[in-house]
Amino acid sequence: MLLNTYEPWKFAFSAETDFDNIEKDSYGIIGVPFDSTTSYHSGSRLGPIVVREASYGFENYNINFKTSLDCIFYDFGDVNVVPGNCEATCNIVEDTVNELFDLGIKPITIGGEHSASIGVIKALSEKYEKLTVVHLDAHRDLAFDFIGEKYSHATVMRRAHEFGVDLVQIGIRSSSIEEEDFVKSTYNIQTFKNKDVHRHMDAVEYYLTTVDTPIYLSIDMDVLDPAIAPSVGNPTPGGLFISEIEDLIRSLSFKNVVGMDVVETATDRLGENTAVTAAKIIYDFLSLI
Ligand SMILES: [Mn+2]
Repeated sequence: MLLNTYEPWKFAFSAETDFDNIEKDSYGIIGVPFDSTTSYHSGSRLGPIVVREASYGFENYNINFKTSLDCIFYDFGDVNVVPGNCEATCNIVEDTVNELFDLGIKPITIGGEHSASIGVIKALSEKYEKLTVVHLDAHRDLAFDFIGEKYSHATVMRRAHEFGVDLVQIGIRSSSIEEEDFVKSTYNIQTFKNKDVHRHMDAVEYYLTTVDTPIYLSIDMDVLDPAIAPSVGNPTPGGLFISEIEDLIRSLSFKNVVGMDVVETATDRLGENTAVTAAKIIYDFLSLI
């Protein structure tokens, strides 16, 4: 009998997780199935499973980049989140990333709401003397608190900034006046709005080549246009196209990317465009390693 099946709880092409023989300096996927602070379209707690499932739609050969996905990477499964408690969940994610770091593993986090990034960035900001967070998002996520909550999908990059990282925000097209004032009051937040990407991609790519610190890449799926990725927590018209994301990923692949996340995929439907696109972004990144 020939059984032809796949393992939808693991990202396609991932290696067997033999903890005694982990390849150092590899990437490792973790899922954070958490969406308790979501304010609009809920469902990103299901992101990790639908994104993994969608990963089986791609070829080993990546024709866009003329590369094959042949790097060793792992899928460690989902962390145990605490539904309803964002701070506790962030702490668990932080502990997980610290453990992975001790194994020599660079995290690739599948969300879940964007708050998943807080724990990851906190852990990594303590490992590296300087860290630049390249943040692809429709929103700045720089609110000091969101309706009184300091740990929220809307405050992620404010917390990250407090950890001492530099920020490069790309694709921005929604922000509060308070967030704009905050950006003006700081020296280390670089902004490329959606139209800067559409019209001056060469300038964005050039800027990225000048970043000389380790980079953490955080991708909120709402950076894409809602026509491409509709199932996100806060869909915002006027977003980026697939080819623009490909160009940014390729530029970043030449840099020292010490971790990344792809968050806010909020759908319960297998094969939904947002899930497929999120899987493609991770697949593209791994193809370029
Ligand atoms: Mn966003």
